Amino acid sequence: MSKYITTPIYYVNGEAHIGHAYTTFIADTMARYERLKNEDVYFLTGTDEHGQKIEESAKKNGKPTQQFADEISATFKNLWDEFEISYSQFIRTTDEDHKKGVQKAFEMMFAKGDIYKDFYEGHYCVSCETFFPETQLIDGEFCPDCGRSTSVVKEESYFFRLSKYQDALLNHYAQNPDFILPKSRANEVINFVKGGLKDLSVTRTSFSWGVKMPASMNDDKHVMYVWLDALLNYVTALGYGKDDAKMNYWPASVQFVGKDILRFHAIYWPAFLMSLDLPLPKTIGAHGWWTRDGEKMSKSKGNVIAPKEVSDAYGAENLRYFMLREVPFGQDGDFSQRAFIDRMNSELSNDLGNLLNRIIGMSSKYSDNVIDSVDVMKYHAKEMNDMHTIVDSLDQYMEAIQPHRYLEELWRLFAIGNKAIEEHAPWTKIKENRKDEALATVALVANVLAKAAVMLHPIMPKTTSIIADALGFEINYASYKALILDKELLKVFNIKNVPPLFPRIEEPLMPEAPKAMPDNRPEIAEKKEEKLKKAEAPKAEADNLIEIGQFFQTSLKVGIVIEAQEVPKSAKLLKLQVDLGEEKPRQVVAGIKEHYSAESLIGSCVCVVANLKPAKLMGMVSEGMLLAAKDESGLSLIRPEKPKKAGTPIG
Ligand code: ME8
Repeated sequence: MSKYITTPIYYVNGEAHIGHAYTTFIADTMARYERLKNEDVYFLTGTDEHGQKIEESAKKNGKPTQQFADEISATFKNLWDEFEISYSQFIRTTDEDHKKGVQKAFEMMFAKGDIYKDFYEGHYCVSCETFFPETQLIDGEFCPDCGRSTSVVKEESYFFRLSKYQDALLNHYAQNPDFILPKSRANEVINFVKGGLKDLSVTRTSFSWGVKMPASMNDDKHVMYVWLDALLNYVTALGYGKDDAKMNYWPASVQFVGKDILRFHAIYWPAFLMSLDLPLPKTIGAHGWWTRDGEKMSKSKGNVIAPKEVSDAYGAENLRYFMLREVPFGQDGDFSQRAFIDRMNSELSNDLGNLLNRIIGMSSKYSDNVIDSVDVMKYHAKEMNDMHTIVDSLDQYMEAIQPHRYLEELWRLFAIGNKAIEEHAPWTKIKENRKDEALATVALVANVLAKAAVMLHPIMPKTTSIIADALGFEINYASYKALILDKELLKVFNIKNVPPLFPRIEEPLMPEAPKAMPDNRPEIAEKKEEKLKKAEAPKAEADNLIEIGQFFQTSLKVGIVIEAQEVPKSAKLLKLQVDLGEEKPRQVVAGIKEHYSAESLIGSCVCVVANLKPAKLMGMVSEGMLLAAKDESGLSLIRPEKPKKAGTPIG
């Protein structure tokens, strides 16, 4: 059976960071894993190059849009090449074949009656390339996804009858429990669809950097909506709309996406496919979000990590290992050098690297480098059995897209090897003239390492090839079949000396992240946090523990409200002057108008986050944020139980 695996296609408005690398690493791991099993794999990645956002980025950089797209697209491709990502094709949405495929799909949808022309008036977020209904905006203006300002756009548009597919989608989710993995993410999609699907505007007239309408539509004012264009890459890459040359790979076995774009892939994309009478992908695998040292990465904070920076410092495959091992697939993860170094030292260097070096050392001393498995079953049947039980269990974790579990289990093999050496202490057996036993333990460990290397190959292809070479074999389907499927032992061989593969690291090798400031729009940060919490409701607090030092980075103070006014034309905002015991009162713009009248606040104590970067809300500077608790019954401000002086620290 063939396997088709995809990454999202990345926007060319900026260079790759470790979030992009993570998606790509997982997809590459899966592709390599399937190839190891002798599957016929097609692995697609590429860049998403149309839309207003790219047009604007090019302008900001003073470059023609196509040239800008060419340059950034090349940085992605070069990076993946440097990381030896084993893609079969790198698609660009500016490829002529892709554009033709999109036009063809548009014609098909139109012919089917799924596309009609109307007017669209809505709030558009350029950054997310998405319209939002007013009810979803924060304070009637800001994007609920990224917090940026939206603008009102009214334009003639073609619409896709998304509403028509609501029931079919719900039915598909119900019938195919593996359509969205991890399953914990399915509910947010199902609820969204149950909430009612509106038809989707799929063309734009407000800019021109997009796939043109098909000539048959005779309407060249419009260009395609970037998400219609982008999603179709997954089939145009296979020749859809041209020669269908590789359409035998469709439907995809797994399409990897970040949770930010799950909605597009689990709702719009299957609806488009239904309209085109194409089967739906088997699984959309949605992973969580990476932060750096607990902070969201963003260009403005200057704390984005380039994958190359990490790989130059620590090695590309070590980065792959860390990212896949550190985070349960689907959950958010944090990149910190401390955590990285800890895993490298304890798991890669101690558990794996030392084990190899120990048997290299012993073989050279005891057996002239010759390792022979002849007596392994005689002395180590139990270990062999335990090892094969673990090896047999691994496939289920990769199939369920749980690389962290896969690696966790795989590491139990090294525990077997290390324990056998400790317990059987070959050096004493040699002294006691029980050389056969000593050599059987060394050979057991060689077999542990060989089988582990085969199974670790999809995650660390080069490192495991070095290990295999030291153990006298090559990793390919034949050795997978022999060592893993048929549970064979290594044939007699001469072990090669290799320098330590994972030297211990004592100190961070990269500069630390600049201390990032919190989201610079307090009201938005607060609302976004609320939304996020709702979306990820069951996530245990324990997953989000912070250090006390992180807590104390927030300066909380008692303030006394000395002036309060309603903000004209805002349903939610009050403008306050708050005394924090400083030279001048602070102006704080707070979204509490629905819960407190301006007069009622004057003279009262409030708790203020005092070290937020000032931000502008409806044109007014806000220099702090009030603490409040909100539930179904409303919002109440958090205040000291007894009045306290202005500026009293809280903590
Ligand atoms: O959304 N943590 O492209 P994009 C984890 N062009 N993953 C992250 C991440 C982070 N901090 N930041 C980005 C687009 N990603 C569209 C996709 S597909 C038809 C069109 C990863 O450049 C994650 O996989 O914004 C996310 O989905 C992808 O990069 C988005 O990349």
